[in-house]
Amino acid sequence: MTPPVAVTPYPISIFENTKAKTQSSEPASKWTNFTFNPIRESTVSRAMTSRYFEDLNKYAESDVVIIGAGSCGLSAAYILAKQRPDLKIAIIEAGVAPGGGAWLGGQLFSAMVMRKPAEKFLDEIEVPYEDEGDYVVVKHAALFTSTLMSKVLRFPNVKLFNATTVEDLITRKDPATGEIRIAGVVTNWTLVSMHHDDQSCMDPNTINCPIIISTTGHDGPFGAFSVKRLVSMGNIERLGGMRGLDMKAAEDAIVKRTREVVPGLVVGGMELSEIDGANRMGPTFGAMALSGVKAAESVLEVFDLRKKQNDEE
Ligand code: AHZ
Repeated sequence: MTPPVAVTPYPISIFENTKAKTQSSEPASKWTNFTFNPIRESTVSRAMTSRYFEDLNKYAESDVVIIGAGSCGLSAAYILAKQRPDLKIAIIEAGVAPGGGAWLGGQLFSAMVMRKPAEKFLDEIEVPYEDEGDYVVVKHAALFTSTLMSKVLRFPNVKLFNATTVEDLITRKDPATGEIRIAGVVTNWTLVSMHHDDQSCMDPNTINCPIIISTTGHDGPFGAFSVKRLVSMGNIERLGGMRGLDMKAAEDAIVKRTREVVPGLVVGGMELSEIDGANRMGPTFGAMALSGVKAAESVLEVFDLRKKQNDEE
């Protein structure tokens, strides 16, 4: 027999302050004399702008920049922020709403499928799932994404700049070898980035950092941004181009090949499929979480070297 479900009495009392008095014949309720604490509009404005501009100032020199807050970028941010609380991590997300394509499963369905062993990441972030043997199912993709995002945003060493687009990369040429190293990102408000064709003189802002993780996905208005830019600046000859759907081949390939593609730039998630000519996997998300884990590890492997190069400039 199903055990009885405990029912919380309505209304749920979150305020102890129930000293309501009323002149009318209506019975007093705790809402009768309810009022918020006072505020002036400029106080609200300053509460927001002072913090935002303080963050812009603080993160103008970051330790790691993550481009794209989809399932891969957020997973990378979680691992990095947890393992290295000493690192300043800026996440730049073009959309107003972070999360990329991870708010739904395939074809706009709710459930999110992850093949094992990606359930270990779900255990780590405490997202419940149904175990189906070789794979697990989270009842709603939004449960995964909102839980992961809430954990990432709580880390004191992480700042999310959303509605902000990376529209170029900062580069440095090694005088001895001629090799190009990626040394930061060029940013702009996304709405400005979208209007470079019809407005002039809208120069960008910059963030310097020794290493970047690019996880811009494969589609959308700015998809595969960093790897496309590597081609146009001649760092790599051409893109492999994403191949057709093959879940089994695609997920292993994306995780295994997540790496530092050129000095200072680690690429993960579906952006990798564009550079490597890997298959797509469609609506299964284990590779995105584990590519994020591997991207974080790839950063930590080279961080000291890249930081030294960055500091020597
Ligand atoms: O808004 C983009 C999205 O949130 C953001 N982004 C893209 N270009 C950017 C730029 N500056 C700042 N230039 C940018 N942000 O990057 C995020 C990418 O998220 P995503 O969910 O598209 O990519 P992902 O690689 O994390 O996950 C891919 C999910 C897919 S697609 C797919 C298939 O079609 O086969 N399968 C999976 C699992």
